[in-house]
Order: sequence, then C-alpha cells, then structure tokens
Amino acid sequence: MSGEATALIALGSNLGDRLGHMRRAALELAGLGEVLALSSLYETEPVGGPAGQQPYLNAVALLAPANGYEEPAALLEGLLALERAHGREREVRWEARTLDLDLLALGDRIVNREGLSVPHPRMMERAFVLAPLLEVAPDWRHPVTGEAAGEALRRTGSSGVVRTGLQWGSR
Ligand code: A4P
Ligand code: MG
Repeated sequence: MSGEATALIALGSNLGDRLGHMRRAALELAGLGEVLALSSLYETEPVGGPAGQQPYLNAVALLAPANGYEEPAALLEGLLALERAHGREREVRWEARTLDLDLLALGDRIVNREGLSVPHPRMMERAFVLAPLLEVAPDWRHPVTGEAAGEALRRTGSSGVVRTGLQWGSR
C-alpha cells in the first residue's frame, strides 16, 4: 500500500477503429487514476499471432492509481473491465484485438501468480512496448534484473516500430 507507486500501462489495438479504441481507452483510464503522461501513438508490426493481421497502434500511459486501484490485482481487474467494454474477444493467443491493456509495472512491485505477472514477462523483449515507455519513463529500470528500458531497446532494435503524428485528440 505505498500509495506513491505509479503504474505503466501498455495500450494496443489492431482491429476495427484502432485510433478510436486508443483514444477512448486513454480517456477511460482516468477512471482508474490520474493519467500523468501519455506517449505518442506508434504504428507497429504484429509480433506473433496468426498471419495477415493489421499493424497495431501501441502506446504507454503513466498512471497514478486511484484509491481502490493501488494493488496490482485490482488495477488489472480494472484494465480487463475496460477491455471487455471495447468488445475484446479472446480465442486465439496473440490474435487481433480491439483493445489490449497490459499492466507493465507498478512501482517496484513483483508479482508472479496465476493470471497476474508484474512486471509484464515479455516487456523487455518488445520494442513496441519499450519505445513508447521511454517517452513517459525515460529512466525506468526493471525491478528484478536492473536493466534499463533504454538498454533493452538498444538490444531489441526498433525495427517495425514507427512513431506516428497521430493525436490523442482534445482531452
Ligand atoms: N495477465 C497476467 N499478467 C498480466 C499483466 N501484467 N497485464 C493475464 C495484463 N494481463 C496479464 O492476456 C492473457 C492474460 O494474461 C489476461 O487474462 C491476464 O489475466 P490477454 O490480454 O488475454 O492475451 P494476450 O494479450 O493475447 O496474451 P499475452 O500473452 O498477454 O500477450 P502479450 O505478450 O501481451 O502480447 N504485436 C504488436 N506489434 N503490438 C502488440 O501490442 N501484443 C501482443 C500480445 C502480441 N503482439 C503484438 C502486440
Ligand atoms: Mg493483454
């Protein structure tokens, strides 16, 4: 119950009105806390999943969780509820989705249990997460390995990840 810990949330969409889903999600995140920063919107090549998917829009938000969302499980529950409200359907792993909201990190919390892993287990391998994350948290380090997000991005390279000029719209 630090109350001080900020959360890093990854947003992704590659189905339907991608920009509309991203914009709505950014507004809806305000229901879970104070959105302290939003990265640019990135267009990214799909990693994994069935062939022939559209490119994703990806972004990262820095959030100060509101009362009741300070615990990782409660925050993830809030994120999953927003995904459901966007008509997210789960059938095939890594298939196209209207909206994916991942809890990347919550302060230095470390959680590994069924249905909840924080930091997100694949985040340090994914340029589509690291590039936007660096905009909102340039000094962030992984609480277990100590690796900086910037080092991780140099390791992965940024191919397939393009910062767009798309706007979040008036907020
Ligand atoms: N879960 C556990 N920990 C977390 C966490 N920290 N944040 C559980 C979010 N969810 C967490 O996720 C499956 C379950 O993981 C959730 O029900 C939750 O209880 P999901 O969103 O249903 O499934 P998913 O996203 O398809 O699977 P997964 O394995 O989480 O996917 P990834 O690794 O997040 O990858 N390519 C591009 N360019 N951009 C993308 O955004 N995203 C993915 C999904 C693949 N390729 C992509 C992108
Ligand atoms: Mg997910």
